Amino acid sequence: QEVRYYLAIDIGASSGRLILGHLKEGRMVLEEAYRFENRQIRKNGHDCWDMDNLWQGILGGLKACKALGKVPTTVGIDTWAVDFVLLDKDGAPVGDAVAYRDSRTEGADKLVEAKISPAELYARTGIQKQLFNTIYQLAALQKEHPEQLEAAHSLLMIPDYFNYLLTGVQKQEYTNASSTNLVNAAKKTWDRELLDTLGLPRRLFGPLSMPGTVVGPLKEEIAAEVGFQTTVILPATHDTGSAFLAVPARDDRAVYLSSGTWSLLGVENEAPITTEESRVQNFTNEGGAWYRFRYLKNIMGLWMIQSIRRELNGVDYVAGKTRVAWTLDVQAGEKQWSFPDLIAAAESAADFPSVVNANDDAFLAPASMITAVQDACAGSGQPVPQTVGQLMQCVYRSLTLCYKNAIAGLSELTGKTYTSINIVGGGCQDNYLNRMTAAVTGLPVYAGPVEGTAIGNLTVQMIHGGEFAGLVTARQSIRESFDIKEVLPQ
Ligand code: ADP
Ligand code: LRH
Repeated sequence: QEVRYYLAIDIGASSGRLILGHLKEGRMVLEEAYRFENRQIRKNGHDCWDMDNLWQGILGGLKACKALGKVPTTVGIDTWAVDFVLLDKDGAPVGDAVAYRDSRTEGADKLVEAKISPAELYARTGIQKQLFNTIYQLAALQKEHPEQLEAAHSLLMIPDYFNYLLTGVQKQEYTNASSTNLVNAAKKTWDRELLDTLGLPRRLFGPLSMPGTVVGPLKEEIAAEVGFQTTVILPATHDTGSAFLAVPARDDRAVYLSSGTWSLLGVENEAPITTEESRVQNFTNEGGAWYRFRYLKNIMGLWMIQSIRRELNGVDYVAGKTRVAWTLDVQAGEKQWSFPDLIAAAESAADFPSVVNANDDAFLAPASMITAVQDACAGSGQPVPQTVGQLMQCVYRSLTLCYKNAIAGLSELTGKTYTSINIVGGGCQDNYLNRMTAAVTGLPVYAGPVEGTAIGNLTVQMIHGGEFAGLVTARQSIRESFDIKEVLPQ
């Protein structure tokens, strides 16, 4: 019997990967067809995504599948959330794909609050306040470039936009739409009253499509270029939505942690929790496939480590920001640090005690992450990291403390006791982080699979393709298909 391949195109803030999946005797088998770096570029005074580079990555990956002789039956794209492209009446982009860490949203929350209170906004949408949410990006655009909104006829989130480039079909997918802060949590569609209150043109917001929906076949010229025809379908196009689908939890007492550029820590719920306590603790209710809600907290995550690494290696990590001089026991570019090098450095400074509030806005897009961490230590009267090891130790302690606090908050808000943590994503390869997470939270950690997001993406495609009856059997297969590492608290 001929093998049926499916392709997940999973693009995170730090890298994109095209992962082929198929089933062999009921088990999911993965193969990485292609990988490329993702980075921000400076354009028209803003930090933007390098959309041409991403598009070339997608095409390059499709060609790689052809070269491998593994033509996928269907293809699905997921990316990070909240960012979007506006299209004019002819379907051409209006303005740039500004990246969510760009400073245009500074003060945009005040513009929104002048129109709707934070309490009402949360009660309607259930989405945590993050200054980079689409709602605030659009408020910034209303102020800076109202002409762009006037010219726009549709708004496509990043995956929706690439689906459009591939197929010529414009669809707005539900899970990623929920990250805009403009979808009504109860009604599960755009909150039209909210759009009116904010003065956002209704024409930008069409019907929402659920994961599992067919977008369409490749455009003829794309099929000719990559060498095959296939069908694009919608996974949970928000990467975290795909990641949570793939979590091999043992029971309903497990906390999920999607560990990549962000650490997304939470659980799945049948219904949104939009109480005032939940808002104050800034837990979010993101829409998921089959209308499961991801109740979670964003924690600054491995972005801190990525940023420190880039600086140590002498690479500017945010385009357009002036490089800041910092003082540590090494010079910028003196050696090239890998993630394992940084882990070893942290371990060598195991007793360095300082912790910072990793979720402070100071770490969202600082000109220098190294000095941002040092300044936070100095500002709180703690020892200031002087070596790479001390700096890394401080980051590890700070992140894991956030994990612990988030789990405590989750317990309080859901009234449940949690007994284990499942970690998926690139970060679950970091055994030091896994060990410290287990030690600090006092809970056993189950690490893996690494490519959780791609697996979640493939899962929806495979269910659509009739390989699994539904999510329960798909998750059973995921549990049996991948090695999960158990890390017990000491
Ligand atoms: P995203 O999807 O947000 O781009 P990933 O899920 O790919 O992020 O995770 C990237 C992170 O994984 C890196 O920032 C790094 O901290 C961690 N990581 C990747 N490879 C390793 C490794 N070999 N050892 C330890 N950590 C790693
Ligand atoms: C993770 C993620 C997260 C969002 C952020 C913008 O990649 O999608 O769920 O909050 O990026």
